[in-house]
Parts: sequence; C-alpha cells; structure tokens
Amino acid sequence: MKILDSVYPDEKITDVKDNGFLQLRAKEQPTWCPGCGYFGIHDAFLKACVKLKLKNEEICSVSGIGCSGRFPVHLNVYGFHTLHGRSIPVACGVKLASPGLTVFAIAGDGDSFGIGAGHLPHAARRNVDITFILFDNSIYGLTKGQSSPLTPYAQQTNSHKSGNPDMPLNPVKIMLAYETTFVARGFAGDPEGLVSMIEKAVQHKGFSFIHVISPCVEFDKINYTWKRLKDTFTYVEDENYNPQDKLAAMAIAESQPNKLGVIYHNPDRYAYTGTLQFMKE
Ligand SMILES: Cc1ncc(C[n+]2csc(CCOP(=O)(O)OP(=O)(O)O)c2C)c(N)n1
Ligand code: SF4
Ligand SMILES: [Mg+2]
Repeated sequence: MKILDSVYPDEKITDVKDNGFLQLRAKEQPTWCPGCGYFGIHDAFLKACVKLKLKNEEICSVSGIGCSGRFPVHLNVYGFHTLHGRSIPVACGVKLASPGLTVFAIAGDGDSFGIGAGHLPHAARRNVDITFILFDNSIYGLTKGQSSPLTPYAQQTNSHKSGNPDMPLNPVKIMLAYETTFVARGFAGDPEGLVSMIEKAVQHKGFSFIHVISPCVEFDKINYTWKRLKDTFTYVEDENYNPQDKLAAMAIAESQPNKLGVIYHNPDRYAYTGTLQFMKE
C-alpha cells in the first residue's frame, strides 16, 4: 500500500500529537480533495472529543453515503458507514442499545434532506440523545456535482446546466419546526467555533443538530466557495442573544444565513430512552 505524505506542517503534527488527536483519528489520511471543507469538520470533531475527554471506545460515529459518508472511516472510534439517508435511524438504534456511548450521526445535505428526510423529524421530536452533524456543501459531492435539496435556486450544476429549477430547503428552519432541542450553525473554515458547538451539543441531553456550511472545492465553484464565504459570518454569541427564545431563533433561520453559533437551546425536555420518564417520578 502506498503511504501518503503528511499534508500537515510540522508544528501542526506536534500539536496533533501533543493533544492526543492521533489516538482518535484513523492511521490513513482522509481521502477528501485537498481544500475540502470536511477537513475542518474532522479537525473540530477530534478537538471537541479530546476536550470532552472522550475515550475511543466511548464514541460512535454513524454516516450515510457521500464524501461525508467517509467520516467514520477516518476515525479510530466505533463507526458505521451505512446506507444513503440511514445514518439517523442507525445512530438512534446504537444510542438506545448502548446509552453509555456518545453517538454522532453524520450526513451530507443530499443524504439528510433528500432520501433521509423522512427520518429527521422523528429523531428530533423524540429527542433521542445523539448529535447530528449536517455536512452541507449544497451539492451532491461524491456523485460529481448534481443539485441537492439545499442547492440554491437557479445555480448551475452538473444535473441542471441551465440552472437549478427547484427552491432549496432551509435546514435550520426545518429542524426548529421539528422541535429539535439544540440547533446550531457552524462553518468548516472556523474549526475553533465548531469545537465549542460540538462540545455544547454533546453536553445537551437530547437531539442536537449542527448545520455545518462546508465548501466543495471540486463541484461548487459558485455558492459555497472559500472566497465568497470568507469573512461573511458573525456569531450570535457576539450579540445580546437568548438561545432559549424560539421566535428569535426562527427569525435567524428565516433571514440570517450567515449567523453562526447556538441558535436555539431548550434544555428542559426529556431525552428519549424508550420509556415514559415522567411516570417514574
Ligand atoms: C439509495 C441510493 N441512491 C443514490 C445513491 C448515489 N449517491 C451516492 S452519494 C450521493 C450524493 C451524496 O450527496 P451528499 O449527501 O450531499 O454528500 P456529499 O458527497 O456532498 O458529502 C448519491 C446520490 C446511493 N448510494 N444510494
Ligand atoms: S468532491 Fe467535494 S465534498 Fe467530495 S471530497 Fe472533494 S471537495 Fe470534498
Ligand atoms: Mg453534499
């Protein structure tokens, strides 16, 4: 097997070694294209797990299909690379069978809001205690650039050469409507911001959703490009913002796509365990 050269500079390798990230990542380098936003999410994920002091055997990541689907393959923790759109039900099953595990469901925008869209409302309304990370590059990456349910209207793609005729869905608005108890939005170009979101999402007892905006450098040269996205984001935490105010969260979802941070948090609902918890008290 050909051993790939390190893509990291020396100081980064030292940082990675000193902080224990190497124990959590797989030996092989990720196979994503150089410049793909998914490297930033991978980095943030490892850092968050280290900060949360999670051991390898305490973590399970479950993905669907797509470039994002490779995520568990690049980690040295329990993992499933499942079928298109099926990371959510498998992750829910893992959590219910092994409540001691910290479970992550990973899915691309096509995976989550195309074929997998039927699973999301039920995991969210049940408040299953898993963290769902949406890898949103607004395109079908692995299958070479077709329009996804999150591709902007009129954007030229490999499946719609004259422009996408369909309106995109708004993932944060949808997840709020599904009664998700933790909703955040992050940017792959700001792994430090993502680390804090992942930490908070894991600490939340219930279904957590993190919408990560992530450039596909290969098949989207128009919408989510590093050049276009750079410097456009601000964090809700920088303002006087109350994440427990659902109407304020809805307003952000509706009109402020460049606002990042924990947009909504309801810590008061029981997490689903398969039993009626209020009857136990
Ligand atoms: C049932 C089924 N339908 C279609 C496919 C083909 N397919 C594989 S990946 C993919 C698109 C993935 O796009 P997305 O979820 O956005 O992930 P990305 O590659 O962008 O990370 C499709 C349509 C499949 N593998 N299984
Ligand atoms: S095709 Fe796009 S999403 Fe897939 S690895 Fe390459 S840059 Fe990333
Ligand atoms: Mg995609």
